[in-house]
Amino acid sequence: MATTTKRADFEAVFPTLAKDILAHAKKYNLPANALEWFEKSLFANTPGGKLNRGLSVPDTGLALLQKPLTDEQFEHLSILGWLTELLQAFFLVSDDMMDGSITRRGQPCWYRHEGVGMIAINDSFMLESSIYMVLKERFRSHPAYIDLVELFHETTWQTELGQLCDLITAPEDKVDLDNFSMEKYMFIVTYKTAYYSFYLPVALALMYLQLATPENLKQSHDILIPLGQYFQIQDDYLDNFGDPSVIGKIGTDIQDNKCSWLINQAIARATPEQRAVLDSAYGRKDKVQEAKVKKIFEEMELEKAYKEYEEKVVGELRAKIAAVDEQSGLKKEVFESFLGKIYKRTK
Ligand code: GPP
Ligand code: MG
Ligand code: MG
Ligand code: MG
Repeated sequence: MATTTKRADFEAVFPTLAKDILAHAKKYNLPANALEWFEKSLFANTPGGKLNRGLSVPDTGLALLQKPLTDEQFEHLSILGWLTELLQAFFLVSDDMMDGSITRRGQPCWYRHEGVGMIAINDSFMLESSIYMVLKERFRSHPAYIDLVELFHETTWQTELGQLCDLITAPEDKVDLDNFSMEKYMFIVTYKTAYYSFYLPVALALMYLQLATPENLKQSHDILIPLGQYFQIQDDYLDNFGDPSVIGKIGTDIQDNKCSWLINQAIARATPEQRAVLDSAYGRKDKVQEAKVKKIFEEMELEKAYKEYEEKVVGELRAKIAAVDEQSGLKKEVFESFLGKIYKRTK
């Protein structure tokens, strides 16, 4: 039995969905040039990523049912997958503006496209609104409709809480490394990444298949949140140690004064001399200062520290997955497939 969704099958669902979204916009007599703008934004920002989150929805469905999906189940779970990708598109378009990022998925960030600029704020809102339009059009008569709507709303709220802390812990004009702590860090990554990237796709599949119970949602949560924390720690590691041509984005965390995993590790290890360099060089919009911080990260062998952390956390996650109670309707495979996709990732 095929246990994963073919990327091409999943991708084939997007054009129809996009057509529906655009047809909906047309109903409001949106002028042709605005419709064209929205279409460009929709296609530039939604497909084209790794699709890990989107594919996870039909993949979770397959793992839960342990048999091939019907055509209808595949279509519906893929649509829900694309809605997670639309949510991600909304977050990334706005996050890149907030972080002042340069590239995303190997292309200039959307706000840096010719003629786009601050209009990207509204474009990100329209990507978000499209989620609820599709939910209403496709799932209004599904018994879990309101659960699906509430799940998207709550997940968005959780991500915004994390983003708020991420941003205010990284003021542009006032660098104070004493503001950082691993406790704050864990809050930030749990909320800004883990809920929408890991809990959301699994909860969507459980709800759509009408298999969700408070117990199996809680059990999923307790594995997927640590998995998501690990994923964001990887993102922070790759921000400095990854290859921009592979990850498709240029790291900005040091210059952006981010409370990242690496700087928290560096603070814990720093000699007074290294700490003085970090205090004067971290969070400055300056390549020379950034290079000083990078040099300290190298000296401290944070790459090695990260790899040790990765082995430790993956061991813990494997033990948690092995202890999953399949009587609750869950399947270990749901979580194994997530872990398999991200373990030792380079992009
Ligand atoms: C990833 O942080 C978090 C998000 C993309 C969520 C943004 C949330 C909003 C409410 C807008 P990141 O900045 O480290 O991601 P990247 O490295 O991909 O820019
Ligand atoms: Mg960012
Ligand atoms: Mg960010
Ligand atoms: Mg990052």
